[in-house]
Amino acid sequence: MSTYVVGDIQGCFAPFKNLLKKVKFNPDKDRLWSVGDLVNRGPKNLETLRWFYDHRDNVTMVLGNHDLHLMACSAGARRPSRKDNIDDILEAPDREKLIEWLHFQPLAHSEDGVTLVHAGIPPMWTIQNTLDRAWEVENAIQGARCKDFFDEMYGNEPIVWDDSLSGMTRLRVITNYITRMLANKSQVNFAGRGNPFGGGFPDPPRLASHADTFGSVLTRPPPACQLNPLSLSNTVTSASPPSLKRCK
Ligand SMILES: [Mn+2]
Repeated sequence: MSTYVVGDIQGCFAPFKNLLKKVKFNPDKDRLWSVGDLVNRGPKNLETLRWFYDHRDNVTMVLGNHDLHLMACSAGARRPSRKDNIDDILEAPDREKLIEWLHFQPLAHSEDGVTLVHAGIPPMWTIQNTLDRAWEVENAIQGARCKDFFDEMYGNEPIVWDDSLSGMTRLRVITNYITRMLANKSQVNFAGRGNPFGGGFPDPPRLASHADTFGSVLTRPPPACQLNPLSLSNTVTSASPPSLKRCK
């Protein structure tokens, strides 16, 4: 049995399938971890999401900002922008089943000393802090009032964490750190390209293994031009999206 980790697929279904073929992914034995952003920008969003749903017993994923945006659009909290191409999902006959499944995916996952998040973990949080705070957001997304969360999710403020934050403001900061953070020491830069809150085309997906004081963190690394608060010990970059890395 092998576990593979894949970066942002963003609807690039054909390259994703080619990678699975290349590593001879066996859904009967192997597991796939995804850092999220399954959809948006690429040509085959519906096929990508259906593949993950169909292989849900073999998949561990965390939510990315584009996945959250899809759910917000589906819940009526947001309208897709002209840069979004998630209409194939929003108009699909099985949309409800697919998006409901997405609602129950976590923002952070930790197993055997490896932690998976989409964008990053601020250096002042422990892994346990991250899992606890991710759960606060997951709880909101899984609840009957999830639209209230999606209504308040968008925005960059505040950018500095404070334990006393509460309500939707707190949930927004947690979401921004875990799913949109580009670089920080005590602050977060959300002004980068490639997210539905900011616009632009995403950077090519890459994978990294962070070895920090808390253990290993797998996340999409920040662009090379930006400082990373956690020392990158093993960065794997791919020429074209998406990329797969054999984890264990
Ligand atoms: Mn993203």
